[in-house]
Amino acid sequence: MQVGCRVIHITPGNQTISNQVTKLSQNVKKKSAISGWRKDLKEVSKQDDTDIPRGKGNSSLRPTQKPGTGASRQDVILGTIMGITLPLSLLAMWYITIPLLGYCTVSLLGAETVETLFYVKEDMMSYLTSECPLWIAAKERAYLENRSDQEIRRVTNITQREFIEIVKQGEPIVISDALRDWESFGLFNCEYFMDKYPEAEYFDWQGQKQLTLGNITHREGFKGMDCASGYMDMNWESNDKYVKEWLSKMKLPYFYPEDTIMESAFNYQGNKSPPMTGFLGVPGTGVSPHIDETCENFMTVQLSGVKHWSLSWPVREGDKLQWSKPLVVTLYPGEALMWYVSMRHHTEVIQDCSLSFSFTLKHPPPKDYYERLIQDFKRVEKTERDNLYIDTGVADIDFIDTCNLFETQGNVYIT
Ligand SMILES: O=C(O)CCC(=O)C(=O)O
Repeated sequence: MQVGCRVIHITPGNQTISNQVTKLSQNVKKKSAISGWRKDLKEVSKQDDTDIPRGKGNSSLRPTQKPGTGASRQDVILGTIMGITLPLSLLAMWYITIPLLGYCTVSLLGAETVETLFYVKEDMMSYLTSECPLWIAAKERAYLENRSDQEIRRVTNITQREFIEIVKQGEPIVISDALRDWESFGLFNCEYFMDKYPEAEYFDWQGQKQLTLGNITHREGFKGMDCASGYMDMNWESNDKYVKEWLSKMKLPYFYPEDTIMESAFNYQGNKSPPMTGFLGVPGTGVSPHIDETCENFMTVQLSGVKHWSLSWPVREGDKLQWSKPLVVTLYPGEALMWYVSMRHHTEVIQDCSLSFSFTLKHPPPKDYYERLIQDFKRVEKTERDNLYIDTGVADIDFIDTCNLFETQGNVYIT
């Protein structure tokens, strides 16, 4: 026998079931009687369904709101009030409550403390959410975001004379075809170095230790090349033995006057470590803003990977010194970037594993820029300069006092 959707088999020995079926049939009849307004009676087999009280208070049967006819008058009024007051409250919270709370917090703790707390919070968030250890602090990130609209120029095919003039002004510049005749361009990259020179070493920033290139993919706590980033010092014995081979494939760029190369990597005789440093890093890593405490010109050459660079330098406003808004440039393989003494810089790899070398060179001197810088330093209290340098974490805040322009055999150098 089938009642509703349940099938019950009746056997003579099953009296209880038989009774239940009788009761269910009665229920069906009873429900059919009131089914004029309850067409949705479906589960007649549910025994306790008949016991549900169906009094006046049952909301689905309220006379003021027939099913399918929409909201009641009260609902419309309530909805209108909510529709007006909710956006108003949100606006008031955004423009009045939050600024007021901010103002009270700043008055109580002081603007500097609030700013520091904000940066600490940001650093903690980065620490918790980033897979690589934090390498650029929120405070420095904020400084970098406030960048200059000015562009760093890109040039190609420049003459030595043009190059000397650009450097004289202290203009940071990208020479896009700098490596056009370098054997290493197109050959040197991270994989090549790791395969061919597994015993060469780099200082792994994330792990804070020296590692052989052959072991980069076996760093504790990291998978493969994840977060790999560091520098190769040419003074280390492990690298010194390869320097000659590396340099044999990196020649003096075509725009450099050959007779002025003094104690540089490009006239390396093999007796002493050349003034150059290698940098290797995967996307998402880089070097936080800093200045190098030497006086020579800097040239980086990008052999593989793509990197963002920022550069800024001290500017004087009245009796105050501050860092100029950072100029940002993207450096592609085959390009070289020039920058100068006291320029604060940072890098971030944005594509492919980056391999680059930075060189220091004494010629040509950034004469106009350097002399203006020294003049500006003289016009302000020394603490202005100190604070600027302390800000970048330099070890010797007086390093610039040792810098000099000097002339020999008709050429001027900076050292
Ligand atoms: O190439 C880099 O990522 C960093 C270079 C740098 O900071 C330097 O040469 O001083």
